[in-house]
Amino acid sequence: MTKTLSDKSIVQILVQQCVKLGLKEVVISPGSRNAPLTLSFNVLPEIKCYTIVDERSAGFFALGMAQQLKRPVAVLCTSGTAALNYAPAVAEAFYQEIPLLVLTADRPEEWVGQADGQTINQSGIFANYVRFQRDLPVNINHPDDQWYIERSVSEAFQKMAYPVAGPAHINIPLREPLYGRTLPIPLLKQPFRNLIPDAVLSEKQLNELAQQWSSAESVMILTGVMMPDAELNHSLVELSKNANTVVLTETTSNLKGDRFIECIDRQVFSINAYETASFKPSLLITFGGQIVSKQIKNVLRDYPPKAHWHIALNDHVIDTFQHLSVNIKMKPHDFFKQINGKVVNADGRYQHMWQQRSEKSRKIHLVYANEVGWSDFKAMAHIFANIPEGTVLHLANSTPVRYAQLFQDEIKVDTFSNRGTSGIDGSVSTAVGSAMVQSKPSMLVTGDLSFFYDSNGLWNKYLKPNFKVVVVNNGGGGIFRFIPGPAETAELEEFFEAKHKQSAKYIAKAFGLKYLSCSNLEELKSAYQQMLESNGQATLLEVFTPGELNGKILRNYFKYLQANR
Ligand SMILES: Cc1ncc(C[n+]2csc(CCOP(=O)(O)OP(=O)(O)O)c2C)c(N)n1
Repeated sequence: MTKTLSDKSIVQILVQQCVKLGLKEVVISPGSRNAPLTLSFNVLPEIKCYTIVDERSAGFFALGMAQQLKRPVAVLCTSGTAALNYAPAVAEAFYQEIPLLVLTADRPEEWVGQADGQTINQSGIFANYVRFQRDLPVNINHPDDQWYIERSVSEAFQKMAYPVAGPAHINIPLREPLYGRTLPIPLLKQPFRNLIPDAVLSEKQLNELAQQWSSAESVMILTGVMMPDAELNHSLVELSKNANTVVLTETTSNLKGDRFIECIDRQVFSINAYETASFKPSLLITFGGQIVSKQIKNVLRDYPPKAHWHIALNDHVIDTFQHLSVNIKMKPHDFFKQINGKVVNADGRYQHMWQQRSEKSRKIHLVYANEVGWSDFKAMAHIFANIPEGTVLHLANSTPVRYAQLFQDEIKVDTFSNRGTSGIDGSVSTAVGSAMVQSKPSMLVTGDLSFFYDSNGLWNKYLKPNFKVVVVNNGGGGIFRFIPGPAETAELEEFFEAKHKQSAKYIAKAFGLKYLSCSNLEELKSAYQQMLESNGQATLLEVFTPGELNGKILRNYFKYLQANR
């Protein structure tokens, strides 16, 4: 039996076309102007609807779902500032290349600026952070209007996928009354299909690049944020057998290989100025999203390679190291698969040199980690060395994602972080959304300010019982006691660190999480084990560390690496 949908034909067309194009999940925030879409999506068997009041959190929740599902997830809200609250998640989805369909209900255009309630100019509000945007007509007066809407929705889905994934915004002006229902009008036709030719290098191009790579003295493959990809991982493992080639990875690259170099900052800090010239590559090959290590970015900008290839399909140029020489417009997966087996170098010394350094700095690291007192460093060492296999790990920005790099060789699980924009405003919501579509246990490791900023991420009914949050509470923005600059100012505590004495205890209780806490290593070991074993209820472990000491301990760590290299 055909379901009755909203009696607004533009809504009937929009929701039916979304279903045709494969939409399956919609995260709805309550409101009246969006009621026609809510009532329609909710009766469609193909669509699963979620409800989250806070639009900022809903945006990141949907982002976390789309990140794991690798397909568009929609968010839907009413008119006014509700729409503006999606902006942080939309920007993150844009730079992290995640398909997020943003549906904002709106007032008819003639009411904008007429002192009517919940009415703002919503047209193009995400212009800088979407791959497609469209304001739909308020009425269907002619079959061409229907064609226009059907085509617009198809274009939105096409642009959310190609050339790289990203968000799209459709703004839907609606007149009252809003709650009528009727049988829907049929769509005009099947949505058009986008046929993307496989991007392959010609034999000539392939041989030219393979020859350049094989004969290069030193080749560094530096990997940014990547979704797990077993075939890409296999190609890189094979290519890392070339003696002139090193593969540098981060936790968020989700790549593992016996010859891969991990814990980049550990290595970079153990390299002195005289050695840098020999450790820098003559050929740099990069792909993926953002790179967490500020150190490697500085080194490669100060000691530029002779050639830099960047592998990406983006339609804008990404020249992170200011020495781009070749922009290879391919998916990294396809490029490395095609060039694998064509590169041959058996007599290089470059990889061996990095391996030796990596082994040496690991030994120095372990001595420091063993001797250091209770601190963020000590706590993170225990947390990252004991993440159960199969866990999906989320890292909040600021120091958690940075400490994870120092302990990368202990972390054996898929790892995600909002490095698109490195904001502290959506890590909890993203992790909860990601966990929602995962059967595996999920763990978020976050700082206290990031947790409190997005504690609304727990304000929904979708907390999985195997969801775990570790809040490392150092009483403020601990990173500002480490990075050069703020730590030396009188404004540190109030205007940078935002020092506080808050605890996550009552937030955990308010949202139904089991609460555990600790403030030394012995307590951490037992509380952490309790958390890992509690799979019947979402659990929050708060780890209290000495705020004033952490910055010094982390600075001393890098000095220790340098002093003992
Ligand atoms: C939305 C947003 N606002 C401000 C910042 C600037 N910022 C970067 S790190 C940080 C402090 C984070 O503190 P916390 O989460 O406690 O982590 P810690 O530094 O203690 O590891 C701030 C405010 C940001 N990245 N994103």
